[in-house]
Amino acid sequence: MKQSISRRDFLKLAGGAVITVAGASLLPQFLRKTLLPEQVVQAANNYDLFFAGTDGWFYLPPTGTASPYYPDPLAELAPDGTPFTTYIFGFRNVTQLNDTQRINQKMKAQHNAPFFWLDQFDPNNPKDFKIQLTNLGLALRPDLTDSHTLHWHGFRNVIPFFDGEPTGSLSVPVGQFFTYVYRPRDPGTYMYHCHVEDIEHVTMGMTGLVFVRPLQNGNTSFYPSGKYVYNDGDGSTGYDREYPMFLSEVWLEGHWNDAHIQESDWSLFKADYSLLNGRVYPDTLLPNSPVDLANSAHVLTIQIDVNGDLMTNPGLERLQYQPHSSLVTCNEGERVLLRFANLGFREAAMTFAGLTVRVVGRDATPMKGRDGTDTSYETDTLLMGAGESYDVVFTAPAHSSGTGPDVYVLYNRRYTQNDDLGTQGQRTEIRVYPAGTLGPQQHYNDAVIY
Ligand SMILES: [Cu+2]
Repeated sequence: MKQSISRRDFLKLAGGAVITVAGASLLPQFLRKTLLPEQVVQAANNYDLFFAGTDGWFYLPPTGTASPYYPDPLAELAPDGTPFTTYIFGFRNVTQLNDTQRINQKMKAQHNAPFFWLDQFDPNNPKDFKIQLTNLGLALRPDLTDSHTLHWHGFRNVIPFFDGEPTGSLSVPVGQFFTYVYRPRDPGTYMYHCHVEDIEHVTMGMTGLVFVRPLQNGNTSFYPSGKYVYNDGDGSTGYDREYPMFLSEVWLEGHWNDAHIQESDWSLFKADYSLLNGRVYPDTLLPNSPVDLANSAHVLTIQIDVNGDLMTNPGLERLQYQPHSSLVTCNEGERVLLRFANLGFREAAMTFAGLTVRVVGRDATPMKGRDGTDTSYETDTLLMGAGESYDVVFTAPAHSSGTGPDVYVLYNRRYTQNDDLGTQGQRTEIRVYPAGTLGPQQHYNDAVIY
């Protein structure tokens, strides 16, 4: 494609306030208010990630409290006999799938949505980040012809076009495709979710995390790993290992109603389950589904079978559509980053039993005042409102327990989110090993289990 002006020149011209699409020739077109058809067509096969929205089933454990909405008998009829319990909506990463495999993923949503990451926009090497989204439709509810969108909560979009809020931007109808273009200028931890009927679509499972990695990454002069949460200039946000901690909730009646063609009054939302990374303790301690590292450039890609469906660990078929572990493992002395976000409706009090952590970022903003004042703080209990994200770093204490790891419990101390006396809910473990036990982390959430 011949360009009569470089993109950098173009940005100067436009005051930096324009998002470009797919490297298309821009100068004559940029005065227009709409995307030209050829630009849309070019963007269609030029993306970093490709996600699909659909419905499906997943697994929640029984609780001490009987519910008429659990388990859903429709789920028990899942063709392969896997004892799923609950209807969901969700996103799937279909970047590696061919057309047939992708279409096969209708009714195979996952909970939470894939966690993905991208690099901060570099003015010296300008590159936008593009995610194509398609809508496979809802297999169990063909009457519900809802569109889907990608909305990055708290992301500073220059224009609303790619915001994903459906009354102010585009949404993706069933069978259609749209490529979102992002120019991420602010590193940190964001939530993303579908913004169509958002109480319903979010709590049904269409939500996850996105991390923007800082330009400072790769510079080992501040911290030996060269990995940072922010462009701190001093290594204060450097870390060796990284784990997302995504808090969400399930109200069984809402899920049942969607499965059984009933309307929900979502103002009656009352969570039955509190989830960490899409699972309920003790499933939070179980490993990730098998990872396809070669295809994990921007997202933790789960291995697929010949039909494009998610692979599972042997014996953990019930967690097929909940691929994310919450287990944290590290060597003593290492710095560990936990990226917390809460898209439940209730405040959380995530407590580190026996550990002190430092809050270095909040809502994708470093804990620094305008004059550079350090506003980070230490705590053993992270209080998080709904819709908030926090970046938390701790240094693993010296290993002291002889054989096996030292175990520190990380749990929500609000009893309503850690039901049945702490035997379920938002709870996981931090396991600290002697120095040199674990090799370097291959990807976020890479918890090696010995
Ligand atoms: Cu949606």
